[in-house]
Amino acid sequence: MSSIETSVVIVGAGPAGLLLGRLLGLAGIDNLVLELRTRRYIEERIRAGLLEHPTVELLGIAGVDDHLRRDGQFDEGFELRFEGERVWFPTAELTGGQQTVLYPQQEVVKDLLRARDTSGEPIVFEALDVALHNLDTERPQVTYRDADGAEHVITADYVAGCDGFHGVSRSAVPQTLRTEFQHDYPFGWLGILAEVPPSTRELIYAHHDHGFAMHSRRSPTLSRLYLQVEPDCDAATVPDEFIWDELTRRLATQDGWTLHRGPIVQKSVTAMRSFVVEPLQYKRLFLAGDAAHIVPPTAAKGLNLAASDISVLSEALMDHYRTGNDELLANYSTTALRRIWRAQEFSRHMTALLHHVPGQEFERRLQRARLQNLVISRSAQASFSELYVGIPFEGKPERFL
Ligand code: FAS
Ligand code: PHB
Repeated sequence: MSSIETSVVIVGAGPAGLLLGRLLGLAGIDNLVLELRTRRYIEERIRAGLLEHPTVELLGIAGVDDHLRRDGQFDEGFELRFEGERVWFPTAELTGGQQTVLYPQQEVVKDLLRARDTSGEPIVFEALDVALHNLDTERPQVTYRDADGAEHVITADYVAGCDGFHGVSRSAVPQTLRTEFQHDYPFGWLGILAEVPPSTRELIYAHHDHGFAMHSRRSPTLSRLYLQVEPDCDAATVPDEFIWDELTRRLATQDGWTLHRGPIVQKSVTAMRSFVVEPLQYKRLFLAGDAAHIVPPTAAKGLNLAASDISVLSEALMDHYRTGNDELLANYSTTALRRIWRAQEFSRHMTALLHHVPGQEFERRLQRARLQNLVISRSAQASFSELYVGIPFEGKPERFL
């Protein structure tokens, strides 16, 4: 078994793990990333698309925003549709100019991987049977088996559990010490990627009796759209024609707007759940991103919450290594959870506002009333917009860079 020493071992090479590794590397803190999958798999995995304003700022601090600023689509707001109405939400104007950016998550991952290539910091792909040990000592260890079957042990000061909802890190926190909060929704999202120019300049969110629909974008020739479906829907059994017909119905307006159709090149169903584990740390282990929480994708907070956690964790680790002050590390969980729960609440609110559950007629009328409030009240729009573009991150790693 080969033995490796480092300061921070990061489990998982998604946005959370790669962004943490990048920021620590910029601060001169050595770290090693362990990833279960191949590089190609994680570079091609289609997921999130919308970046909050603070996430864009943090990617700039990490020095990985060149492609984002070149190819990202900076939005001034979004359109809300219900009962045939089209209502423009000027989120940038209502938040002092804070734009959101459509830039695919897999491009963020590629940008971070390229930066790691350049820095030469170690990353192991196809790391199998990752296991965490001795977390309650000053030198915790992580073992894994490489693609050739050889065993390895990494000894570090700290372990960052960034291995997503199905990773191994969360369960390394003793069950008696962790509390899990979960809410499951009675619907899912069927997401499609279509080779057709977007039919809209800005994002469209639609509330309809048949269910929620959304029109997003990926490039001038690629559209990303979502449909509310049954939670157990199998995407492979849903005909493309039905998808386009339903999207056309749910996005329809009274002014003749038309939805352009094209070949669907990718479709998948995402289950909808809200999940948080408390606390986010155990001795020398710190959880971040989907390893710690899951939000319904409605408000596009998943990837952005991962970045928010990393802003706090990276600053705390930098403070430890630069000044010896461990107060931020000791308070990581409390600090990160403040923003996590605010994002959880907004994601739940936006999901409940826009998704229709058949038979819940009283709730449907409340939804319509809430939508009307949002249309009528400028202050309600401003409050909604603050949460939509992203409340400020709590961490300030830039003070060490
Ligand atoms: P990730 O899951 O991205 O990364 C974890 C990494 O750890 C993965 O690369 C995994 O292979 C690796 N790993 C797992 N187990 C391991 C182990 N034992 N050892 C080593 N490595 C291990 N969010 C939005 O904001 N908007 C969206 O539209 C949206 N759509 C989504 C669609 C789908 C299908 C899914 C699953 C998620 C979606 N999300 C969306 C949420 C998503 O973007 C996450 O919030 C984001 O990827 C979180 O990043 P990480 O915390 O890095 O976790
Ligand atoms: C996306 O483009 O994937 C996206 C955008 C906004 C959302 C959710 C998903 O609220």
